Parts: sequence; C-alpha cells; structure tokens
Amino acid sequence: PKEIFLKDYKLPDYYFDSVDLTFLLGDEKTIVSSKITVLPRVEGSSSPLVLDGADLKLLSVKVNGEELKNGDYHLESRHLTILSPPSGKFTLEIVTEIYPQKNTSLEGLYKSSGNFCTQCEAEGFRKITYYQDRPDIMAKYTVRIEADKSLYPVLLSNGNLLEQGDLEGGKHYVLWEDPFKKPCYLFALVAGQLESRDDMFVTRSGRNVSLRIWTPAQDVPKTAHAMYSLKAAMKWDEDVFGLEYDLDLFNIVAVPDFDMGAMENKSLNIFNSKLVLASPETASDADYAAILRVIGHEYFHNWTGNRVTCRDWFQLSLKEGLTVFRDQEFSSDMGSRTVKRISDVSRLRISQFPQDAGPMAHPVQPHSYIKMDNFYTVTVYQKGAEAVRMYKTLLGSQGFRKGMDLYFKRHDGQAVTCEDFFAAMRDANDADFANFLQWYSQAGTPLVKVTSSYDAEAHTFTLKFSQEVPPTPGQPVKEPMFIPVVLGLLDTSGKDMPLSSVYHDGALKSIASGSQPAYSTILRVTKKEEEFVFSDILERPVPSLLRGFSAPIRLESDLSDSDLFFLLAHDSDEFNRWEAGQVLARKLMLSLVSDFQQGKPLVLNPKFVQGLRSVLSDSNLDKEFIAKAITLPGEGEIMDMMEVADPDAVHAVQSFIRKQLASELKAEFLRTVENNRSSEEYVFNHPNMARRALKNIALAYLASLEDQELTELALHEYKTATNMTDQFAALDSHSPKSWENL
Ligand code: BAL
Ligand code: ZN
Repeated sequence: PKEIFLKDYKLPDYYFDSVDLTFLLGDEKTIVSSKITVLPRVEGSSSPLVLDGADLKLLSVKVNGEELKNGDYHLESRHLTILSPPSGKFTLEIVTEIYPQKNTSLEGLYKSSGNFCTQCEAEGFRKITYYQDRPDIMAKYTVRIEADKSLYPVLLSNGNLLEQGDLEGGKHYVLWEDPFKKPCYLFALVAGQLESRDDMFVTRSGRNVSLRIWTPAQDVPKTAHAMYSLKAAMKWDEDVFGLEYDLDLFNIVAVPDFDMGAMENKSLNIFNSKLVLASPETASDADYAAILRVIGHEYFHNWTGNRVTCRDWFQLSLKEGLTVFRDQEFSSDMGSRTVKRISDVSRLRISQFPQDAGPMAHPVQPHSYIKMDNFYTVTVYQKGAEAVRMYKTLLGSQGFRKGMDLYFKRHDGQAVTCEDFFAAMRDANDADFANFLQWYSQAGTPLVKVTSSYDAEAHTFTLKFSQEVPPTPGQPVKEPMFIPVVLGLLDTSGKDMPLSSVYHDGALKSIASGSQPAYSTILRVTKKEEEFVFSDILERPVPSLLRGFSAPIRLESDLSDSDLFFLLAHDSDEFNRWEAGQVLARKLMLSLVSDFQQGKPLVLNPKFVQGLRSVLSDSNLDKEFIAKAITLPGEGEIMDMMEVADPDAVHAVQSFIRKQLASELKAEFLRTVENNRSSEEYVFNHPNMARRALKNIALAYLASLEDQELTELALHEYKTATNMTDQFAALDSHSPKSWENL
C-alpha cells in the first residue's frame, strides 16, 4: 500500500454533477448501475479519468451512451481508467456485479442479519461501483432499488421518497432523491424486514419532518429513548446554532453488525443496535447517556460534515472534532456541564494523552496515512474537539457563534479544510489567533510549568510559565503553542478577587471590561517562557489555573497542599474544585504507596477526610458532581505516575483509603443512600441520574467495610432496584473490582 501525503493534495480533474444509481438486490448477486454526469474541472481538458474500485466485477462502461471497448479503458485491481474522455460535459454509465452476502469487511454493501446495509466512510463506496471515491467529489443522487418484496419489504436510501410500486415476480421498487450535493461516503442503502417507531418534529420555521427509527420488529419498544434523544438534538441545534433540519424525512436504522458504531449518512443514519436500543431492564444510566450523545452526534453531522464536508481525509477533524465538541455541549446542556467536562477530560487523559506520547502520536490534522481507517482516533476526535473548544474559550459564546455562522455562509455545499474553519472563526471576530493552527499540525501534549510569587509591598502577583512540547514520531523539534489559560485569583475568604490589569510582554493591559472589574481572565501563553504580573493585588492569592481545563495540556504548578485544600473547598470553578481533590488524592496515594513499600503503618491525612466530608455535605452542589468529587483516582492512573508500577501496593493503598473514608464518613454515606433512592418508574433525566450516581458511590464505600449489616443493605438495594443502574451497582458493590466500575 502507498503512503498518501497531505502536501500532495491536488484538485480533481473531473467533477461529478449528478449520479443516478440503480440496485437490483439479489441473494446470489447484486447488479449496480450508475449514470454519472461528468464535468471536467478545466474546460476542454480530456485527461484520463481514474475511478476507484475494489472487489467489483465490471459488466459494462458507456460514455455518452456508447459502450466502451477494451482499449478505451484500462482495468486494474483497484482502478478503472477511462483513457480519453470527451472534452466537456459527458455521461458515464457503469454496470457492476457485487456479492454483498459474501462481504465480511462490513464496508460497502453487505448483509447483516438478513438485511442489506451499507458503510461507505471512509472508502467503502468503491466496493459498490467504480467512482472517484474522495470527499471533494460532491454530487446530487437519485437511487432506485429493486428487490423481492416479501424478503425486503423496506427499501431505504438518502433523501426524500419520490416513487414506489410493485413489479413482476413478487418484486417491488422505490426511487429516492437527495436534493443536496454529497460526497459518496455519505451514501446509504438499507433493505430488509424492519419496522419503525414513527414521530414528527416541527422545525422552528414550520417544516414538518417525519422521524422514523427502524429495527427488527421485536426491538421497536426499545427505541423510545432514541426518539426522545433525536427530537432533543434537533431542538438543541436550532436553539444553540440556529441550524434547522433540511429534508422532510429523517431515518435511523439500528442493526446488530455495524463496525463504525454509528454513521451520519445524509438523512439515513445507521447505528449499531447497542447505541439505539434501551429499556430500564437492559440499559444503565451510562447506556442511556451514550445513546443521547451518539444520536445527537450523528444528527449534528447533518450540518458539520454533510452540508459542509471535508476536502480530503486529512481534514477528518474538521467534521469530527467539531461534531464531538457539539455533542459534548449538547450533553452538557441536557445534564451537568461540570460533570460532563470532568468525564471528557478524564477520557482525554486516559486515552488521548497516552496516544500523543506513544508510537502512534499524530497531529489532529495528520500529514500522511497509509490506510485511512486507522485515523479514526481519539486524537482526531477528542483532541480535535478540544481545539474547537479553545476557539470558543477565546471568542466567548457569541463570538464563536459568529464564527460558525460565517463558516456556514462561506462554505455550505463545499468540501473544505481545517484552515477554512480557522479563517471563519478569525474573520468573523477580527481575532488574532497567533499560531493557533499548531494545535492541528503539531502532535504531543504540551507540558506547562507554572510558578507564582507575591510581592506584598508592590501588591503584585507574578505567574511564570514555561512550556515544552515533547518530540513525537516524525516531529523531533517543536515550536511553542498558543495556550489559553483561564484563571482566577482567590482571596483569603475563597472569593474571586477583582482583576484590574496585568503586565505582560512589555505592556500593561487592562483586564476589567469597562467600569466593571473582571473576576477571571484568559492568559494567552504563546512563548517558551513568559511571565504575567497582576497589579493591585492586595493580599497573597491562591491561583485557580486552567479553569474548565481551558487547554489540552499537562499542567505542573507550585501549588501547596494547603492551596489545593483551599481550592477544593472554595473555587468558584467546579472543574478546578474536582481537579484540586484529584491532585491531592494522587499525591496522597503516592505517598502512602511509598509508606506501604517501606512497611510503615498507613495513616490517612485527616484534612483529606475533612475535605471530602465538606463536599459530601454541601447541599448547593450537584449530586453527580459530588459523586465525581469523592471518587478516588483509579489504580491505573496512580501506576502510570510511578517509576516502577507496584500493583499490590497501589491496590492495598486504595483499599485502605476507601475503608478509612467509609468508616469515618459512615453516617453521611448511610444518610446519602437513604435519601437518594429512585422512584418506581425509571425516568432518564439529570436529577434522577445524579441521585443514583451519588447513592451508588456511597453504597460502594459502605460495602468496603465488609460488615454484615452493610451487606444486608446492599442486598436490599439489589432486591428493590427499579432499574439496571441501581441493580448493577448494588451487586457490584460487593465485587472485588467494584471500584474500577464507578
Ligand atoms: N463518521 C463516522 C462516525 C462518526 O464519527 O460519526
Ligand atoms: Zn462523527
């Protein structure tokens, strides 16, 4: 296989204007006919037209209605080349034979549990017919499908249904038309024995949209939550981004064999069943939340991915980073913003940071690939979403929205690049983004070190930053990055101090907005080393740095334990309250691991117990946030921080801390279980999920005491549970690995 480079991108020599596809679906073979209107990019040119194809049997090729003979085209295992196409617009007709029943790659057209189904992203369309299989070829499609009516009563493709009817021999047909131009990776076809849950959404401009979720008949009752999620996502995109759905019909299909998880084909999203089907007996709160998120994600692609798509696959993050960011925001608005941020940051640290530090490290916009399928990575998705989040942090909600509006105004119907997105954000706000694009081109997680000092006489507070981006494969030397550091300074009562001005880069800059003082600010850290000096700081503050995890970096600061306890108790930024607790817990665990290894008795710092007690009993805090804040870092996280991992010591220390906390906070935990039981009927909403999360972590702590009375309590919770989350948590509280599942 050949390595493909971003720098070698060339515009195509030919564009496709319209594509009419006909599928004769059969159990032995499927015949695919295509009729394509081809336009040369440069008028008068007649360079060879190279089409991609794989595992296809070519039956015929016609140009302007004339069948081509062998010497008119060249056929290789993965390409069909039309040697001398006419100069000017022409029609190309190709007939191929394919065997979906034998296609086990789950790319192209294949059979899944008796139904026909497609997956074309990234390069599956070439397994259906010969085509320019690249996302910058955008065309309008019609699709006619013919199949046996009793075996395949439902025949679906993209767009609106134009016609349907019966044919001879027990067959029937449908004709679909998608009025929007799309790349072939968004083509979809489904045929089979499916039934639907039907609903309706009225867009804010009054368009009636039919919504259908298709599954095997027995699964239809389990699609209620998916339908709820779809309608919530449609409403949210209108409210937050002003983006309306653009067709009369939106279909979702759930099939058991689907590799991609879910796929955003235009108006015909296809999902693995596990991301659609849910009932209180078979799905946990986490499953329900995942369905909400993924249904939202695929729906949001209708604008970020489909209406505006990628020029080439190096731009995958243009649609995926942006759409992950959009689904994160959607889930935040449907639940707790802080808890969602904590979960997303934890995921980034657990899976993306190691990727960025290992042999697979690659930029968000990779420079080259051999097989595109390997680039659907946490870096492209999650770090890409962090890049989009930084635009929003720098521009604010309104500025970000202005950037999005300009992006759609400029690029609707186009295939574009990450640089085009950058330009829209910059131009809409007249912003100076310095070298921000390095977030796309440089791999590796920046390490940022911060030290602070207070001058009591001058009333200044100084923060010194240094940054280093580690070498990664193919990028031995790195440039400094543009790192937005959101920050507040806490006074001795724990309140955010008013910030008036900061001296940086030889200039004193005002922070206050008009006559109003600011209580937090964004530092633009762009150099290898630099400092910021805050003036009018009347007492030594405790800095709250990188609020909301404002950049995907590793941060090392000189905050003392007592600063961290202070932030845990008072920070107005809840993310940093959680972060302070986690940093303390990690330090505590590492020091106890060392005691354990030296055979010293283990003693738990009473300030840590007190810190968690105050979080647990703070009735102003969201219950799901409390559950997160009192959860100890995982054993793996601690072992990652050790020179030589010692699983026995880490396990012993974690069990010790858990038992100590359970015994010291037993009364609080018992009260928490008592006060947070679920009602009879399972309802998926944030308050209910938050109550269950808090109750179940309290139960897990109590279970660690291995007390008969508490085992009885867990058994009682198990027997009276009205949903899978509670039932599983009660059962799991007594498993030796229970802590890992929280
Ligand atoms: N486009 C592949 C599946 C997804 O990320 O939505
Ligand atoms: Zn996606």
